[in-house]
Amino acid sequence: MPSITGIKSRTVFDSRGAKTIEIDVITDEKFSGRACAPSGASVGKYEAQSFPKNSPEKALDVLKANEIKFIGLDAADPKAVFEVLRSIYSTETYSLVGAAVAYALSLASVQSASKALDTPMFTLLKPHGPYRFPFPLGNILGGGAHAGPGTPDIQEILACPVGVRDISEALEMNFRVHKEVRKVIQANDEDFTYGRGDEGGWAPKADNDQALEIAERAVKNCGFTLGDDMSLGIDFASSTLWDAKAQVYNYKRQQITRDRYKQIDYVNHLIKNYKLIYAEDPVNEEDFEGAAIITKDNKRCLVTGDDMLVTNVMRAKRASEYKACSGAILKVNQAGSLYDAMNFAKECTANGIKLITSHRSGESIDSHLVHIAISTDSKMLKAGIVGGERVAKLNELLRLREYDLIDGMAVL
Ligand code: 2PG
Ligand code: MG
Repeated sequence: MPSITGIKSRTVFDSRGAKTIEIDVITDEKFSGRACAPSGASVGKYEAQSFPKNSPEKALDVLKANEIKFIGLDAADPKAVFEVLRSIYSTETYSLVGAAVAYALSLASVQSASKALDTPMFTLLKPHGPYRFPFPLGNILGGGAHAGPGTPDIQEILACPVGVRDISEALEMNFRVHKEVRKVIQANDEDFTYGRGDEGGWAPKADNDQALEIAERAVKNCGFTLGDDMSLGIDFASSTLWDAKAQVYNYKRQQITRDRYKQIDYVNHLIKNYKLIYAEDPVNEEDFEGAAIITKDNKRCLVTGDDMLVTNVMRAKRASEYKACSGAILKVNQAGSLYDAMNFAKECTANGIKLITSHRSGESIDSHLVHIAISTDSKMLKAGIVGGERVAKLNELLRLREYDLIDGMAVL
């Protein structure tokens, strides 16, 4: 058993330049695992809080005062780490220490164990195959909370090379489409500055419909057949559009409002018109019934809950009751520790909800995400396309090919 013998922690910065925390866990006195907590810009109402009193320093003070309790634990066992975290910090949402510590400590532990046992992290989280590569789902164009004025209200338009059977080819196809999107934007707007949002998707002056037309054109210009070789997806992040008081979705930049029924119609129209394979948070986080209508009407599209489910087992149960989602975003830091997220994955899988493991808009160059995606049988890995912190994950997919353990692409 690889036993935890030391913990080091510090504040560092994420890809947005925001302060966060990083933790090293040392196993058997020499094997070091490291994880840095990511952060979101469009944060679900029910997510665990990253830091107590919004202070990374405070989180580290609490950790340091309790470090000794982790010494001697089996680093390969996320449940052991979870139990100590919970016994110290008692609340379900880790409000006393923050989800960032729960995230970084639990991931750094498994990484140190993987070094001690000389086996890739995903094999510790799922000891037996089959293992498959998730399809890369990458942000090509966006706006919302990830970009500034003039950009679309919709947060992300995503590319997913659904027709491909090889991970390297899949990544190349996403890079090609991303590059082509810039050319299409430029052809329509010679003043385009090559501006990009937080995750590397282009951030043009365009409304939502123009943005989707640009994405569709780029796919076709690359010679791909939409919905066949290459599909599009959307993260509506519609809780950020929802005005609860007025009971409307407020597309402020386009100066349009839609009530609940118009929103559902609009989403259905976009799914059909653009043959979307993926529609994330198409309605606000409270509207399980609305999501169920969209899910029922669009069997070939993964109607996915992010802010709606917040990687929380109870919310996954609720989604199953309502048949609200066919897909679920898995973000460890929404839940707290890795063990919480693995339980969420089990609940979703047991109920036929397909998993999409996801990055956050504020990221580090860590690549644990890939191992989580493979070990949870995620169908897709939502990790962006360009930018060092995004490519770090994609390159890890390529490295894992060398183990010969992974048997092709996921079955969508
Ligand atoms: C999302 C994520 C990642 P954020 O909404 O799905 O794309 O964004 O990390 O800002 O919540
Ligand atoms: Mg989202």
